Amino acid sequence: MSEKVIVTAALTGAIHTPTMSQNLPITPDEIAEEARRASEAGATVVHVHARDPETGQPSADSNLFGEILSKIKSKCDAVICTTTGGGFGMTVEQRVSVVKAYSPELASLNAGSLNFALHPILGKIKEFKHDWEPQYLAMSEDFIFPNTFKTLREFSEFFAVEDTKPELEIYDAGMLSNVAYLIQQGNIKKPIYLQFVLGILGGMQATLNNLVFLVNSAKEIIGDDFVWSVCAAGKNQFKMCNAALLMGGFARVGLEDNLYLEKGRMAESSGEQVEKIVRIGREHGIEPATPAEAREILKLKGLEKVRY
Ligand code: KMH
Ligand code: ZN
Repeated sequence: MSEKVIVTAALTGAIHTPTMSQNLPITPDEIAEEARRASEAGATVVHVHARDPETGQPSADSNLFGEILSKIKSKCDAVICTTTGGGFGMTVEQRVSVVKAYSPELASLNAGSLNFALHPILGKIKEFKHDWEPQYLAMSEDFIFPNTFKTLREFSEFFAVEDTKPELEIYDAGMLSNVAYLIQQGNIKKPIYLQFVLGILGGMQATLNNLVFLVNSAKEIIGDDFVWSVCAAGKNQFKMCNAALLMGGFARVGLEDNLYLEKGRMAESSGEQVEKIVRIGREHGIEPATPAEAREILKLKGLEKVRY
């Protein structure tokens, strides 16, 4: 008997910088090609950020997003989940603009604030390709990723107008209470979709105990009416995704979260990481859901209702 799970490929993100891997997709063409590759490998959903094509810096440019979304749509049928986390230093308005402009089926909604810290990576890199990279990493030491209750309410309202399903990013246990509050206020509707984001300095670390605790806490605080996925920064990506599959959850891989395929071997693409987690899942009789099945599982509005 096979079970169907949503496998997400987070293609580029806003954490890693071009110096860290030559395989990080930067331009709309590269990001769309990565989406195609990930989809071919079995990814159900692709999670996208935009980057400045010249410098690789995370970007909130609406035209760039438009180009990325339409190029992905023309190359594969994976469900697209746009970021509203954006990149460090972007305003809340900039972050949500992709939802207002393109009305995606699914988008991230970061469920609370944290000191999203990447500065320890600075010490590991001697020479950077671009000046913005060390500055970006250094500023994160003092950066609170702002997702206040006002922001959460406003984001939820914009999502509701567009009928965009929120993928609620949970970095810490308290954020589950924030989600419960949003449900109670009628800002978001069950069934909800949680993405546990583990291993970020400033949030909960990627351990099995933490994952079990979060899933149990979610049941306690929210009830049974949710589906969940996990992603983990760096070397814990596959361990946590494997655990999630065994626990009845979904899995997110991709170069946004981890640049490696295994110890000492960099991933050539997010697609390679998708292949690996799909292979691990199949060993347990677990199959990736198709985009059509994901639309059923997540109750998405459908591709005909997006504006890209
Ligand atoms: N860019 C990070 C600050 C998301 O896509 O919503 C958070 C992030 C999550 O990447
Ligand atoms: Zn992201």
